[in-house]
Amino acid sequence: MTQDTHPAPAALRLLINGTWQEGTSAALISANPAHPEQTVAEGRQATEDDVDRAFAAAAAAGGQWARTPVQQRGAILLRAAELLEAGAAQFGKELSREEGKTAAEGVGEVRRAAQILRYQAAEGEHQAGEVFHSPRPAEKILVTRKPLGAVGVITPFNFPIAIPAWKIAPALVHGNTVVWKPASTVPLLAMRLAEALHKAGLPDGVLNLVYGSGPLGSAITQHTKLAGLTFTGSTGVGRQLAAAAAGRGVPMQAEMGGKNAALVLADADLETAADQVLLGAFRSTGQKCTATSRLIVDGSVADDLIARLKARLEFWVVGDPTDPEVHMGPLIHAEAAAEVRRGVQAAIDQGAHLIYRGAAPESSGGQDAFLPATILELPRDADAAEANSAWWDEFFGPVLTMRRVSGAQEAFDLANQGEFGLTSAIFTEDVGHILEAMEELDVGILHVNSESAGADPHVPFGGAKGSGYGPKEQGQAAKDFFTHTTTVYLRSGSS
Ligand code: UN1
Repeated sequence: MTQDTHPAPAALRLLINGTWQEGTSAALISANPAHPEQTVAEGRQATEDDVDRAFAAAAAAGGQWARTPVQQRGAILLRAAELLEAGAAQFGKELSREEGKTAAEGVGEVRRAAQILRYQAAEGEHQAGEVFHSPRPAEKILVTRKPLGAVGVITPFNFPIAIPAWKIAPALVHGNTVVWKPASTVPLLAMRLAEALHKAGLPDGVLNLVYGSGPLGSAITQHTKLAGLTFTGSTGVGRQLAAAAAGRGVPMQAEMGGKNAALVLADADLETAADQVLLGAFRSTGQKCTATSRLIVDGSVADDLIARLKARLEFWVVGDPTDPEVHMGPLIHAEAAAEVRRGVQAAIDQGAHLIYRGAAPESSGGQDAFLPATILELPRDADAAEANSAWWDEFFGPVLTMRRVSGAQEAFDLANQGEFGLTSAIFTEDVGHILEAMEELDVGILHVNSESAGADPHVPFGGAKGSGYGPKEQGQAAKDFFTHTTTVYLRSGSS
């Protein structure tokens, strides 16, 4: 495998009350998933005391920040976006080395974070509330918006800079302050975003960054100064946090798992479907909550589609993500890959048919973080298919599970099975089927003739059923979580 020269590990620092400082808890080492012996960044985790200081700083900074004109808040986001753009080549490479996605995806994600900051900077200038007529003379009714206060932000490893950007940017522009805990596997990219915002002129205490594992998340969730909590991660953890937040009356927004289907109907353009299913299932090594995980295909075109997918996968290179020839890097670490391997084997033991398994590097005898692209087919018999764990469980890896159906209605019914409802992709040229899909599919996002993943910064993002909880993210919708309204009945005292 080719790879870049290995730079010295970066030194991780917490950001509390505007000061970069070393953590004092357990060591934190971020390793390169393609070469785990290489340390990308190192430092120490935060203590619960650090979380406490972070909340004290966030709460103290809140009043002044909320009173800062929104144009000034936005200007800081714009400067941070410029810094990310200017450093995109370096940060993108660091992202690939820390998280494992390809060089193109790494740079693309840094640019996407910049784009999100720019969008949300402008979003602050949109209307701040509404005015209603009153049934009483000489009265108006206004609805104004205020920030929640000090919000907790807990982010996953798989989009180490874009997801934090799409939570932190609207939090800040709408006048909140932030205590942020990124996934422990990607602290360097978190530090890069915090550095950009800090250098751009964010006042002390407005953004605080702490690293640590689960208990630190609980310290955030249980903090008395916590005014709102936004989380992306697994459905299990999201529901625990939501229960804790609800128990304390703290508003919460959670983006959680997915088991997203691509529905390929009999009339689909199969070239488009094959291209898009490939990207949806295997880009970022399948580690997206929006990844295509189920392939529901009309029996009349199934063999043809599979042949086209296999033909494409023959050229799909798995390896070091910093190598520009590579299409798919490793999973986040070897344990994650081992879990996916076990899941695939369990599905085969339960009767799934392995219809494709590609090649992956064999650097450590199958014990490493690399996995090949894999396609499983479930039996045509519904009971047998639905007794198989591969139909229900989110692999969070490069595994596609296929079922054959006859007709659009069966495809819709199967796509709706299960606890998740994040996104679906439907491939058809028939407007009638597209309209039916809009009605029938219980998802937060529907793609027509494009892959199931992807999220533009200016439109709502989030899922139905067990995939989402609370208001949607991104676009104008983000304001619904990061502000609360006050209804003002307004009359003159002398009227
Ligand atoms: C995308 O599809 O580009 O964790 C974004 C995730 C999602 C983000 C997906 N919250 O994978």
